[in-house]
Amino acid sequence: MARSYPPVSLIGAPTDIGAGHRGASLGPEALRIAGLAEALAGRGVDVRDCGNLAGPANPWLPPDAGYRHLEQVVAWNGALMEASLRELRAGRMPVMLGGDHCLAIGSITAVARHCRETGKKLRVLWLDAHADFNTSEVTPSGNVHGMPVACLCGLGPEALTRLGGDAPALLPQEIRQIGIRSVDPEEKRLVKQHRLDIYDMRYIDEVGMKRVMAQALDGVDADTHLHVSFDVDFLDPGIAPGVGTTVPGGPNYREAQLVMEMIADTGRMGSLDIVELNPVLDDHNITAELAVDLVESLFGKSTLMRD
Ligand code: 5AB
Ligand code: MN
Ligand code: MN
Ligand code: MN
Repeated sequence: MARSYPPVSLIGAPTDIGAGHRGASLGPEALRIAGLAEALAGRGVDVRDCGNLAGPANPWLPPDAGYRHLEQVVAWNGALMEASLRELRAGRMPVMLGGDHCLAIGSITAVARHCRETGKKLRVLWLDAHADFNTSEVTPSGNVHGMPVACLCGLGPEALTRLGGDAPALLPQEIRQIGIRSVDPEEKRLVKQHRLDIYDMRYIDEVGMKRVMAQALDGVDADTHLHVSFDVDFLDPGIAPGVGTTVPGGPNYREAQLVMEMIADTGRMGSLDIVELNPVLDDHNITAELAVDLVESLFGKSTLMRD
């Protein structure tokens, strides 16, 4: 049966302020050129492209007290939080076109606030090669794109942990991380201490993606707002070279499709981040085109035409 989706608002966040390589700032345009809006409209979705947010330039400085560009990271996330919340309150689904993954602090803080306002349960699916649970004390780089999950769970500077007023925005029990295969030594200690629910590649190899996704989606019901944070480096670099931090051994094309199709089957996705796409490192925009292909599956396009 064809499913109807809420109207979608594309929000461009053209910055690489939290990343370790320049170029994720070009992500929104690459996704547009790969035909994201047209693909969703072709699936019958009402799509509005809100254009790009504005924010400070990347000064490309070394870390200061464990963070690179904290002031600029706060400015971008504040702008994104406001824009996402506005679309959520208007009954629309914000789709954030990143930009690097530090932006998930803003998008997910907005979703968490909206869930409090509406009484919905929140479930975040974090599709990534990395756990993004570093703090200023343990980060090997100072890059805030390696810290958003920690910030959302209340570990980080007040300007980020209290972006939406209350801290923490998110409880570790509300998030499921899938595809993880690179966690820094001290970060490992933190994810264990905070009991993050991580489906790493070893587990996916042993158990299979279908069962992994069934477990990650267990408990998602009509009262759940599902937020998908899709870091493109989740995918195997063999199919998705256009990212700053490639890690070998990620999900292949079919496994990634299955992830998206099983999310679509829930009918509960209420917001989405597409982050870490780096067109400077891509090959003829193939990674952006693959991201668009997978997002179509998130909106119910099935290769078996079950719709
Ligand atoms: B991404 C690393 N753990 O903190 C760090 O792409 C990489 O948003 C972070 O997942 C990768 O610098 C951040 C080494
Ligand atoms: Mn990430
Ligand atoms: Mn990553
Ligand atoms: Mn990355």
